[in-house]
Amino acid sequence: MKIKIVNPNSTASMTDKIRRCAEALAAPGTEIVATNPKDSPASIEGHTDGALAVPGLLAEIRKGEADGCDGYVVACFDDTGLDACREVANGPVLGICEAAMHAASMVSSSFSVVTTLSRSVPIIEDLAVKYGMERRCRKVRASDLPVLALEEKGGRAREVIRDEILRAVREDRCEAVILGCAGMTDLTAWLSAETKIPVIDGVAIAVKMVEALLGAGLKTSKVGAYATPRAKEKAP
Ligand code: 5HY
Repeated sequence: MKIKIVNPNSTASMTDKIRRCAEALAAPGTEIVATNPKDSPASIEGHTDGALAVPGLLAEIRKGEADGCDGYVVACFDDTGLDACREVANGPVLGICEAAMHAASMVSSSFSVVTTLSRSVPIIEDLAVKYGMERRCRKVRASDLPVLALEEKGGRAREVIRDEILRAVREDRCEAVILGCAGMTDLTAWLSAETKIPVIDGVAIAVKMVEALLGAGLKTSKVGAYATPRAKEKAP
């Protein structure tokens, strides 16, 4: 099977990191393809960045359909453009937020999320409600790290995230923590060892869930919300 991961921001180093982490746990026989649009924002921090990223994201999904990809992961924790991608794709399309929240609810009775800037917090809180997770999600926390701080070599990003996770365990009574940015995907094992609780990376979980859905013969339903878009001409 061929799974295409699309990082909706245009930071190629993050896309490459995501690809490496996904390849490390993909099953034998699963081919991982990872791409990003060339002209979307370098990072997605809030609604405007997210909206600007959607055209390039959809173009990558369309290319995947032409290239015979079997399933997709939208590798941005805002689950940017996820519903539109499901209209365009035939195979399963998972967002890393939705996948991580469902995984967390299967290994714990409650979880918190540690994301980047505080402006992302209400977006993720809305997703928890959309996914029916408001009872399980104790809190969405900001580390106050800009997304691209996660790309800086020699920075203190992982220590900052670790300390926020420890605060979450102490203050939120959460039993697991979700990493609220695709750019954190390479920190999972270290953070879990440091904090002694399940630390969940949506990239990893989404790849394994797409494998599971495809293995069970499931594709996106085309009889309603995710029906293929009707052909439209641009108005003259
Ligand atoms: C992400 N932004 O996963 C989100 C995280 C965030 O460029 N990749 C981004 O801060 O909303």
